[in-house]
Amino acid sequence: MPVNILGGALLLILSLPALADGTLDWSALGWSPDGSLSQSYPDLAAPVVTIDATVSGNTPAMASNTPLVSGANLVIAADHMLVGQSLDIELVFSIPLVDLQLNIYDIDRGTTMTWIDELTITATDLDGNAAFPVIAPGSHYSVTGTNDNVVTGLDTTDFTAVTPVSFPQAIRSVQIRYGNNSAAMANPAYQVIAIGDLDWRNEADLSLVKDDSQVFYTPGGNATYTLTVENAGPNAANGAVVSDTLPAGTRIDGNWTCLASGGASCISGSPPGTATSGTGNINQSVDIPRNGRVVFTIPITFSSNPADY
Ligand SMILES: [Ca+2]
Ligand SMILES: [Ca+2]
Repeated sequence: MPVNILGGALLLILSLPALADGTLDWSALGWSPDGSLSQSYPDLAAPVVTIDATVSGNTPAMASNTPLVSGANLVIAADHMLVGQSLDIELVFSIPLVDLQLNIYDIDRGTTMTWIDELTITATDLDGNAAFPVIAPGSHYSVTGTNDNVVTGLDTTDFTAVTPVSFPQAIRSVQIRYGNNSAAMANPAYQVIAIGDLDWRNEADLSLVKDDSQVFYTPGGNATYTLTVENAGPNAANGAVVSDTLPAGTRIDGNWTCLASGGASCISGSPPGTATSGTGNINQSVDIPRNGRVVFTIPITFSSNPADY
């Protein structure tokens, strides 16, 4: 007599070690020495991320020994000769960052348009394509541009103006181009902004697909299931545990096997491509990077006693 066993699905459980969220804390990490054009911040979170920061563009115009950390923020000042000149502050991440958020302070303008702070903020996504921030509206500045990524100071010398910036998608880098709005006077005066701490989440998107095309099974019979676990990223899932909870009336019959591809490993901590096999219930710790997968093949036997179901 065929028996429907929980819709034909093996119940398997995935668990992932908690991924710590990350922060780049300027006051804790500093920028050394003051005025240098690049900085690297390794080992910032688990999984480990390195952030490389560089400043390029019209760097001879940088003023007051900036970039430097003052208070909680990274401060950048400039005194450009021409309205069209600008600085590029670039932050590159060794792994994609999810839900990156930061505040930018002091986006303002001079009283007689002697300077007009203007920032164009762009990012690159997982595939290297342009991505754009969400810039919260505020009374101290305007947000314009085709991609709503240009921030222009409206108030005069408002040192406390806060501009919250966030990135809804996973990104690999951020570029902040800092110069003047074209309405600024020729030979703009000294101007300054401050960049607050960076905060982000670490996230892996694991999916589990069971081969459950069979719905009915014959007591006393056998079947083979496959179980595919994939990681859509953006971060690696290292030490994810795959464990089984078989429905009543079934048991694993013989060796199950695990095959890994796309840089994954069936044994956490082992080289990519490491396969394994075992007997009995599965309780396997695996490593799956973004776009990697592991596939378990599981032979099972159904009890010949219908009362077991
Ligand atoms: Ca100037
Ligand atoms: Ca300013």
